[in-house]
Amino acid sequence: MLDEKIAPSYEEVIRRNPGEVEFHQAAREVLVSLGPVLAKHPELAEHKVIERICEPERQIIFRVPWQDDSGEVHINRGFRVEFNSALGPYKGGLRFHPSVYLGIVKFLGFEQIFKNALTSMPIGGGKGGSDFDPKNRSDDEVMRFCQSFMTELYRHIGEYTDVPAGDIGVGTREIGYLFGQYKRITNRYESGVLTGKGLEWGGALVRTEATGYGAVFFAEEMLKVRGQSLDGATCVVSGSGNVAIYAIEKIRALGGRVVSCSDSDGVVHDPAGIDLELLKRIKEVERGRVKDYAEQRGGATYRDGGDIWRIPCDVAFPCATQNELTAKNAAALVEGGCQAVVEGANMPTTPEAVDVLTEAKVAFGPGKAANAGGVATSALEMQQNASRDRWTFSHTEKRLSEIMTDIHDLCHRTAAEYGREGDYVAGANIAGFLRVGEAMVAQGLI
Ligand code: NDP
Ligand code: 2IT
Repeated sequence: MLDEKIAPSYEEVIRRNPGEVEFHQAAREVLVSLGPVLAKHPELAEHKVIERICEPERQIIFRVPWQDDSGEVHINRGFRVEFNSALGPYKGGLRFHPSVYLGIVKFLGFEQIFKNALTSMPIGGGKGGSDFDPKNRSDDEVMRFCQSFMTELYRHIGEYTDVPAGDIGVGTREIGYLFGQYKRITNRYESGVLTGKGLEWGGALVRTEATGYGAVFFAEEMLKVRGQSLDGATCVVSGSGNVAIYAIEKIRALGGRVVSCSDSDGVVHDPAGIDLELLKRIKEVERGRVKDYAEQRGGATYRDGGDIWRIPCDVAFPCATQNELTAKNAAALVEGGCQAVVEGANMPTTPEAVDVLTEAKVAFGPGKAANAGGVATSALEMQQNASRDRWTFSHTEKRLSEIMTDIHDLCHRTAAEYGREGDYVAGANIAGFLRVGEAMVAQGLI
């Protein structure tokens, strides 16, 4: 239930952003936690921090024209929502997926504000992307699209202004084309303008692995509180992209067994444990599908449109996309004996599913805390770029692991302070909001 002082702010979000259902959902999920915060911190209400935080500082929408390999012209729409700069330059990924529209970009940008605050790094919140579908496009087509996209975006971003990175459909290849075009237009080798760069040209070790690894470090901390661990645990990881692959890698390293992963076409079940080398080759080198994995891996089965959450597991990691885990899926997980759900993706679990899990006492790690390792390591990349330094893999991974433990402890401690022991959703929302809110008050009415 929304606090009666907060309900009007939520109604205003709906009124001002008609049809943007994912943004409404993300806003509501944060606002429901904040009633007790305003009671304890009346200055935040007085300065209208909630009303201000729900309104992006700036929203940019632009046309992205490009030509495919046959010479046909296509028009896509580009977005960058610069949500909040109280803690640092806007920071957050770019998503290229046909489902992208303003409501998706705003939900992601809004989440990013609190996530970035939880990392303790000096980064504000933003997000961008396009309804461009990179699937089945040649490298040349992707390059031409990225060049056209950056030809508008370049004027809005910069090391001290706004620092994009990857998200769904945007990896090192796309960041390369975007960086090249930024450099060409501005005549500046400004490494800190984008993160997720290639290792030979300003990228940081561990950034590729960071979101998946970080989610698993977070899961391990959550399990520790319950006297459990990933060692010997059976896990399912939805998706098979950047976050999923490196979650699988770290689960394995900590002694867990991942028996299933997926893509938007179907689900693979591999009771012996996913063969990571094969999965990486198919996904990262050949840009193939999990169906190809099942065809090449003895003992694995594949189902078109299958339901990954019906596969019994101890720990589930939704690592694909928003609202992929519904109340029905949550009930199936509970029935299969699941002990913890940890979000590698952004908002993959519906609010009704969170209720089902909470009711069944399944530990739940919300994305804005559990998947913050990616953006935290982006901030470490910015730090290395600013000092023209390069850290080792082990040093960077150690920093990531410390950051994830700190985020876990902050969420756990904050939940307890507000009488919500074990409620990581409340802990993450409150701790993130307090950091941003206090900075906003200190910086005056802007
Ligand atoms: P990728 O593009 O590398 O992989 C996305 C994966 O999710 C693919 O397996 C894709 O399948 C699947 N997927 C995407 N959309 C859908 C859909 N509508 N239905 C079913 N499956 C879908 O993206 P990432 O791994 O980078 O991102 C995954 C999630 O993690 C997103 O929610 C993202 O916002 C979040 N995230 C990413 C971070 C990062 O650093 N990359 C940081 C923090 C969060 P298919 O190939 O069939 O489309
Ligand atoms: O959702 C996210 O945190 C990301 N896609 C990563 C953002 C970043 O700037 O590294």
